[in-house]
Amino acid sequence: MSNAPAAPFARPELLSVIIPARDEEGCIVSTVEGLHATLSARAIPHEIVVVDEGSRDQTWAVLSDLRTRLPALAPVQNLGQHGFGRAIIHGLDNSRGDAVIIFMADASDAPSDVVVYWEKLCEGWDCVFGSRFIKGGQTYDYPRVKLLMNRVFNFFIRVIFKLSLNDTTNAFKAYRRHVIDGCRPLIAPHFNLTVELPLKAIVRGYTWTVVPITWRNRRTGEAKLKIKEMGSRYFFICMYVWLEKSFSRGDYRKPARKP
Ligand SMILES: Nc1nc2c(ncn2[C@@H]2O[C@H](COP(=O)(O)OP(=O)(O)O)[C@@H](O)[C@H]2O)c(=O)[nH]1
Ligand SMILES: [Mg+2]
Repeated sequence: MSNAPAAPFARPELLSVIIPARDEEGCIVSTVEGLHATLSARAIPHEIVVVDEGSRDQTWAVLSDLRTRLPALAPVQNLGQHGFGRAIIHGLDNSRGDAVIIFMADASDAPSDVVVYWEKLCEGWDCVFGSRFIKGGQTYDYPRVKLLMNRVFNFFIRVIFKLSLNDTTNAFKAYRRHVIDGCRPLIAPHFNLTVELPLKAIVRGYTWTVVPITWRNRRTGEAKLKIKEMGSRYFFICMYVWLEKSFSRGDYRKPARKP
């Protein structure tokens, strides 16, 4: 955890939940409806920005239909180059909230954890990171090899960045908009964006806190993360941010608060 937020701070006014989706016709409707129901019940002002790109199934058609019934849904299509990171950047560029949460389409993240993230942002934190591997955190059905790779890579990140956070690689995290803007340009086109964002936010001096979260493996559709393809890309982006931390003399840190 970084230094606590300095008061006074403004509560965020609108939450944008960004959901990347490729070939998720089997689960996207229930994911969006479940999230919307939870956020509405807690009176959290929100929009849900689902970013479809390159889906070969009916994902875009079901989103277009759902939108007519659910005004908080703002689906967009990324017609440019594809990739998980590019989809999230497209969603960030096409959302309005002063707070953003990245959430998965396959219902692996819990809407109740989104509420906790929002409450922490309202306390004044710049970023809220979930961990599945601290007291109170849980995973269901995590594929064994993926879990092993995950723990090895997160350990590597902890060592080179001297971090207490032990679940950096999970995309499901919350940021105030000024953090996202302060981390630009975002350069990771694929799943490696999941580490570019939190590591840059930490290295650039934004405040962050950690809460326990629950994750469950998808029950429909196909997992898209291919560890073999991603290993060197994760390593690249880690070293990129590590070089910034070690040698840039703070040139990219967040601007100092005005007294
Ligand atoms: N728009 C878009 N979404 C993607 C892409 N790859 C994965 N996703 C979405 O990102 C989320 C995480 O992918 P998933 O397959 O569940 O990853 P895994 O569980 O780590 O294997 C899901 O919501 C996917 O639909 C992509 O290339 N473009
Ligand atoms: Mg998944």
